[in-house]
Amino acid sequence: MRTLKVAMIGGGFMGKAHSLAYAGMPMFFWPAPAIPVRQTVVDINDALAKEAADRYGFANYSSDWRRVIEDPEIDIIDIVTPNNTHAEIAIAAAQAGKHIISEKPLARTTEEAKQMLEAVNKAGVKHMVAFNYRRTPAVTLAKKYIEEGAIGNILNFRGTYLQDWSADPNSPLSWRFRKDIAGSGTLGDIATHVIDFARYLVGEITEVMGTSNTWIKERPVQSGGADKLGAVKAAGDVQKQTVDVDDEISTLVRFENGAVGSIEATRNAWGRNNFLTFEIHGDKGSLSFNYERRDELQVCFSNDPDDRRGFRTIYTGPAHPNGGALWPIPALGIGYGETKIIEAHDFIASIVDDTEVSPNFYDGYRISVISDAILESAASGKWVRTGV
Ligand code: NAI
Ligand code: SOE
Repeated sequence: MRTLKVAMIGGGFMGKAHSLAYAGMPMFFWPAPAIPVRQTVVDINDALAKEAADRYGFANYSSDWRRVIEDPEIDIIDIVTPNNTHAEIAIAAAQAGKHIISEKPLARTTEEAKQMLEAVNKAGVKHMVAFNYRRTPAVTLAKKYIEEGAIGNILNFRGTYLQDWSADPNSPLSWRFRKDIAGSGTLGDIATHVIDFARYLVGEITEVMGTSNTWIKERPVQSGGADKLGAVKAAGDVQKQTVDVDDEISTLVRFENGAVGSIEATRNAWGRNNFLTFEIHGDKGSLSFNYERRDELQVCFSNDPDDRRGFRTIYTGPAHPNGGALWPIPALGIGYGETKIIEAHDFIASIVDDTEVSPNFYDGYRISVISDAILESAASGKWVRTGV
């Protein structure tokens, strides 16, 4: 069976998720399109890189991503580092002829995203941006129902991404709160997942009318590089620095096909953990999804008899998208790992079959344009068009 050698840059939270996906993918998708080989992992120093290699099953490790990109043995560069590094690594990887999967958001700015898109197009390599939540089977099922016309013409999309890991002011100022590293706050970090849902399920967003807030103006400086995501709180008299990114955004949206809707995202919503949701209303029915109950898609169809019409729950399983590869009984439990395994499968299949995969760098670029429009609208108080 064909193999593809992966160099993964970054050994933090997403390093763990992507390694699991490479290891698990052939166990779920068999025969696999190709076997991903965990060849080399890179982190900022040898100690961290070696630890990542031992833990995540990579044959080699390095603290120099530039040298690894030049390695002729490597087929795929997997970028799982903070956002400030995505553009430089991806552009160099494209120039070296490697296929690239990058974590989201694609880049800190639209200019960086545009340069990344140009580089992969010029090199003719395969590219993907890791908005994995759309690969939750219930979300893919929603897409299937929409394409089949089961809910008719879409009128409205309501999407949220609510978390609380940084609601505590003592949750530290990690790289996710620094504009120079992250590019933006909640907007790039989590609202982009909802924008991806909106574009995937409804269509292109043409216009936004947004607001943005930073509730906690300064936070304790975090020691160490990898983000602990609020798991370690500062105590006592600690040094604090200003937060220069958004804590919360909300926006109205208009779609190319005439639908309207709203997107809200915050990391300050006590009690909400990974409350990534959508509700879509069409002229023949409605769909509703909450990632915290990710085996379930709520559906309501207008042609159900009057006396039994209402939301009912479909538990995803073998009859649904990727069901044959996953678990043999509905509701055994889809996890975050499975979304990454499906993502790894679809990316590797696109390389083997020479097809385009989505979401790719074009989608990442468009999401960046829409994100900029939200901030511009928040500053001006006016509707802002997104260039389509
Ligand atoms: P993290 O802070 O847990 O880990 C980042 C790792 O990259 C650390 O080990 C750090 O030492 C390393 N690193 C930093 N600069 C490097 C460099 N120049 N060369 C090599 N290694 C370097 O970060 P996390 O949470 O894994 O985030 C990484 C990316 O993944 C971000 O873009 C983030 O937005 C995205 N992400 C996506 C998620 C999703 O659901 N799709 C979930 C979490 C993060
Ligand atoms: C933190 O908000 C975070 O890890 C995001 O970076 C991810 O994209 C999201 O999926 C989970 O939460």
